[in-house]
Amino acid sequence: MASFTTNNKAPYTVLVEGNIGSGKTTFLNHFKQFQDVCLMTEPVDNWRNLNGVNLLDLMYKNPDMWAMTFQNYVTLTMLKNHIKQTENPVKLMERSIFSARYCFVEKMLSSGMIQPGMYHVLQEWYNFIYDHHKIQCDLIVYLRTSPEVVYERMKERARSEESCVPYQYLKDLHDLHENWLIHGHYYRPAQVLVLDANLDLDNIIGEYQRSETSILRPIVIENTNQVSILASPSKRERNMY
Ligand code: TTP
Repeated sequence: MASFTTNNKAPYTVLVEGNIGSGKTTFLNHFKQFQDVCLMTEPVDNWRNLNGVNLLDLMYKNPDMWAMTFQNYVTLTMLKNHIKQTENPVKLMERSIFSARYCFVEKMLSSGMIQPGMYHVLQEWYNFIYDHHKIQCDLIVYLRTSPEVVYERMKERARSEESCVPYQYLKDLHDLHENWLIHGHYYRPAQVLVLDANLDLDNIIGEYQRSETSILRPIVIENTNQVSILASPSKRERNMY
């Protein structure tokens, strides 16, 4: 297992973004081998079981009634992860309040799952959070996929709550991720490293490894008495936006 320490107390925070089924959890699992990386997986288990209530399921089955409550709870759980302290030099976090806001809430408004009044309340929350909390973000990793690929994956993994999600929903979410992370139509809190996440599990490790230099960049490697800093990634490696 690789071992790293750092002189810098503030964690270098990397947000992992991408469509439903793009492999965010798998990506985080790849970094388990680096013991000084704090991994913050998405609180989806909480969304599926809040004191016995499955909010994710309610949101998909009855969005008129539950989409607003669900997004409220997503925001709260995301904020908790954003502000969670760690002694580790690198914090790798699955999703963020940014994708909740710029992708999911936008999609819910445009498809009528939430009404303008609900949308504005959520916007007030996001603005309040931005104003009163330091949302650390030093890099965004975008696991870029095609909507066709993630649609097949979603059907294959068969999460029961998502059985009613049509292809068009993923296509629209894809376009929103592209508008935000590639075209910059919404606020990007850091540079975006784009990885090809269409690759299947057997071939994606190389793509994940391509991001290691960028993600572990601030970490000082202690190798016996010699201390060296990981080199900056080359332009080819970076594929930055
Ligand atoms: P994702 O956050 O995309 O997580 P995932 O488990 O699909 O990720 P991956 O396969 O890449 O590891 O979505 C989890 C579920 O929550 C999905 O059904 C979409 C839903 N969701 C919302 O409805 N609103 C939100 O703001 C977020 C973040 C997720």
